[in-house]
Amino acid sequence: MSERKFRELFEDMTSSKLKLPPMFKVYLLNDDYTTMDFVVTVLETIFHKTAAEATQIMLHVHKQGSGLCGVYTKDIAETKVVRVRELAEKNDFPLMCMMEEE
Ligand code: TYC
Repeated sequence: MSERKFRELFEDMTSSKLKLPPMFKVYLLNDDYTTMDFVVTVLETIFHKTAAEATQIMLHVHKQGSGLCGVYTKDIAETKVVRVRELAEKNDFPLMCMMEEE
């Protein structure tokens, strides 16, 4: 292998290690049926917010239609979306959660 090829290969291999992973924003969406208490509980248990933070985010979603709950790597964001949907379904609420690449 030529030195130039070796340097190119070395550069490719090492640069990917320095790159930060893509990050994903997770949002809650408003609806007319999910109770405010349930949304606060979701924010406390799944997104590890304090009671004050959870209430603030819930009210933002209620008034604006959607709100940011956190930013995570792909796997973690996907897991949070699934956990919200499962918990909502189990409690008969239509609460929706979505993720979007930053
Ligand atoms: N709009 C709901 C109500 O008035 C409360 C709510 C807030 C629902 C945030 C969903 O993501 C949500 N009970």
